[in-house]
Amino acid sequence: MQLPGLLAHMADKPSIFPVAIAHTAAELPFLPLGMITAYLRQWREGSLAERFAIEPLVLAGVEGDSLESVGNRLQRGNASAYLLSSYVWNHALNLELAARIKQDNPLAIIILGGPEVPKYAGETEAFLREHPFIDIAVLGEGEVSCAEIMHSLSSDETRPGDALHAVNGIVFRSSDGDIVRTGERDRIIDVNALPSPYLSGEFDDWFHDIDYTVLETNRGCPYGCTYCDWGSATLQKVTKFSPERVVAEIEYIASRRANHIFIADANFGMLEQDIEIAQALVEVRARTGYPKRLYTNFAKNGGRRLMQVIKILHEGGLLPTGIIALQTTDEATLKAIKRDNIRTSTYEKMMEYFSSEGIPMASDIMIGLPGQTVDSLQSDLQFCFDWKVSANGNYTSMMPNAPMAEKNYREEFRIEVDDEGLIASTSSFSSADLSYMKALYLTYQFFVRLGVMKYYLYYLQLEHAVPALELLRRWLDAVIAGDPSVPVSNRLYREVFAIETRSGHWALMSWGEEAEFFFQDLETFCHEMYAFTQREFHIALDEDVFATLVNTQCAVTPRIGRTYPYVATLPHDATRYFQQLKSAPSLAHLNDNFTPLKQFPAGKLKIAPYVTRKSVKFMKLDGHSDDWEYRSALRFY
Ligand code: B12
Ligand code: SF4
Repeated sequence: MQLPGLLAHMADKPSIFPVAIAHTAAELPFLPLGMITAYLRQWREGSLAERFAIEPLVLAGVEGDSLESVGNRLQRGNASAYLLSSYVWNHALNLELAARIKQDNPLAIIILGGPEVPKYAGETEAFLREHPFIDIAVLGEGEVSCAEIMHSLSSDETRPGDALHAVNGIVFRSSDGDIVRTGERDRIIDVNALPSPYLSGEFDDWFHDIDYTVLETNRGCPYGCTYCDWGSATLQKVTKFSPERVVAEIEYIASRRANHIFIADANFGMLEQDIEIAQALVEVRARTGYPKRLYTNFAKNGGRRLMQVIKILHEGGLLPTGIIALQTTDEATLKAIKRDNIRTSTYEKMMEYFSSEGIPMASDIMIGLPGQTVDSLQSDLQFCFDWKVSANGNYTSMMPNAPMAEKNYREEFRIEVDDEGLIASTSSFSSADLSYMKALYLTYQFFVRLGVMKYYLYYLQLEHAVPALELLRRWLDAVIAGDPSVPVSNRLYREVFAIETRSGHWALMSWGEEAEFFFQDLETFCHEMYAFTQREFHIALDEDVFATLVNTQCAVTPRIGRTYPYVATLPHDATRYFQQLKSAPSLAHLNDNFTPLKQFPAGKLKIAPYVTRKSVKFMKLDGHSDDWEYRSALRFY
């Protein structure tokens, strides 16, 4: 196949088609493609734009948009270059689309970039061999590489094939069929020299009233966690976009009413300029109503700036919870994943701060890391419980360009990967252990995060020294064994948890009408759970105390047919009781003045305003919000 130089021999001006394809609108990779086409347009005073028709971004794949119809929207029969952007969530679609384009138009040149393109020596070559319809794989940052590729493709001064050898950071198929890897591509230092696709009008035709958009304020990450795509040394330098540019982008995004904004940084809140950016976000939101909510990865250093940034965003309504990217507290695991430079004590400092500001907290916890065990996951969840942090579990995937994907590392930790690219086992846990860990996390998610037994569990730990995760683990063991003394639990586990039907990348709970038996009669489950606790931990509760806990749990949990406002009568005022915990950073901070529940007089708990439910169906869509438990004066996260 003759590739380089080919486009130069076409009579018409050949086209460059950037195609963003994904299953959902929220996953469309329009930002990277927009960064690239905006750069191509202005490269060397528009010299590429003179030689190519740089087409507007094609958005594809969403809402039943078939590959066939995408193909029809792309030019055929002419030599065109197609830019495709691959992430773990749309890679398969890109491959299918690329194969189809090539089949329809053998002269097409397919250029694939993005983090899902394997970059390690030997692996990109194998990838191109396996996918003969991909012509050029771009490794790392794409703007400059892509401009140079296009320049070399349009050059007719050299023999086909020669010019691409001079473009660093790519792997391509040469004219004699060899697969060629070129030299390393340097990181782009002056990222401000890259035009903003928002501000240069790249998205103007379609960017309005969208749900979800992405914004970069810097690139790179100084840490090197082995499971992460950013863990490689080349990405450790942080390059910054100017705050003026970022603020102008925020204005653009808000003026076009984008609901949610994802700041693509690895450590938002690490730099001084992030304070200015956070202030601008809040100010623009107050003025325009947009964006409504912000998502990002926050800095891990626990510094002053981070605290300030989170406070600004929380008070400005953009961030419901402070997010702590804990992942694990286990020393052996932190060492294995080379994250031991981020100290757990730093997180503790952050949590004390958030608590003093009254900001609820959530944290990411990884499931399936090398070095992890069932016990260490239990400790991590217990740690989050103790610090009143809502733990958001994520299964660990093997990203092709993470240090964890390197052969030696994989061998050292005996890492096995399943069909979906998720870690299946390592030297520290078997696949059976992993299934158990997933079940333990779902158990925690159901009873603590979603609030189903949260107040009962906090009370037991506070007053009877029953560690919440120990109780949950024993409960899990009992239902796995089918213990006949817990019939409601057994049914809940088999029919609602239905572990064997849950697959995929997300550790998120959902259920349908099959859960009705459980939620419509939560009282029966509470009694069963109490009997189980008595048996396992030999404790007894005062009748009124138990009634308070049952009424509390039933009040905060949705139930079909209940009208609101709903007022629960409590023999002891649970709201005032848990206020003690609400105002302390962690359980360990509660001092001798702590007053037991039974010393509180009777109280009421009001739940309002909610609409009367006709169904108990639930789907948790977002890892960082806990949206099953009703909000009330009682709730502390
Ligand atoms: C925003 C984001 C999301 C958004 C995506 C929204 C969207 N519409 O794109 C959402 C929330 C959906 C998301 C979810 C997840 N994400 Co995410 N996400 C990101 C994030 C923070 C920004 C991506 C981005 O747009 N960056 C800005 C662009 C400009 O930079 P870039 O991606 O580096 O692109 C450059 C190059 O790759 C290259 N390039 C890219 N495309 C192309 C195309 C061509 C033709 C060329 C030449 C070059 C090129 O040039 C670009 C410019 O220099 C990245 C981290 C990061 N900052 O990169 C993680 C990241 C992409 N996510 C990652 C992961 C793992 C996930 C999850 C699986 C996490 C999880 N377990 O929850 C989920 C998966 C979702 C799913 N449905 O399965 C990994 C992906 C690894 C991979 N191999 O794909 C990343 C890299 C984070 C990491 N820590 O490693 N994510
Ligand atoms: S996990 Fe976070 S801190 Fe670690 S390398 Fe990736 S982005 Fe950086």
